[in-house]
Amino acid sequence: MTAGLAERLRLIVVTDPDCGGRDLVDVVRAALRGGAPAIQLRIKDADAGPMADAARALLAETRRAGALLFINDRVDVALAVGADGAHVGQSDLAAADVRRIAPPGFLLGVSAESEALALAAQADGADYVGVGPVYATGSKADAGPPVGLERIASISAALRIPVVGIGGIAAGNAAPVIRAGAAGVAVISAVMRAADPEAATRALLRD
Ligand code: TZP
Ligand code: MG
Repeated sequence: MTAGLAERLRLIVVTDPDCGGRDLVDVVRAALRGGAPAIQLRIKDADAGPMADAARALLAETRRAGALLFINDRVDVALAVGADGAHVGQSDLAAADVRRIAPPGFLLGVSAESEALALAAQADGADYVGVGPVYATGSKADAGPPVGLERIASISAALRIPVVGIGGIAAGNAAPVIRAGAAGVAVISAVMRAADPEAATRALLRD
């Protein structure tokens, strides 16, 4: 496991345009005040231009806070704005292709819901894998059935890179994901739609 990275993946706050009618940058700022070590910009179906604008706005905040910024799906946007890394799914640019175009040190997360996909991602150069949905989630329409803590445990045991659990995680049910072997958890609604995103972030980090 890469020294240092696992700790910085203890909590990834993933953005959603539905953040309670608030400004996304304000919500991310609150999460960073709460201690979030990593943010992932996720705006499905956005054009690259507005996504790059949003990424630059978030990058100013994550840099100030000393946190990592990942861009979901769009490796081109991540590279263009100088984000720390990207997070890709199984139908996005393949990990091996990302490695062909990304500079050394560019961090790459890959969604992998099975052990075989996770091992392939690791072999192709992923720095971490996202595994989920751990629990039932209302935040991803095409999420499959919950994979459960057993899948987190088996994939974590099989890999040398960090595993991050995602899906239905909030303060109160994050600790079992870590105990199962994950380095961290990624959340959308638990922070994005929390009445107090700063407190929600703190609570997740205490869990
Ligand atoms: N991938 C698997 S589950 C999920 C994603 C993007 C949604 C997570 O959202 P929430 O609100 O934390 O369950
Ligand atoms: Mg994707």
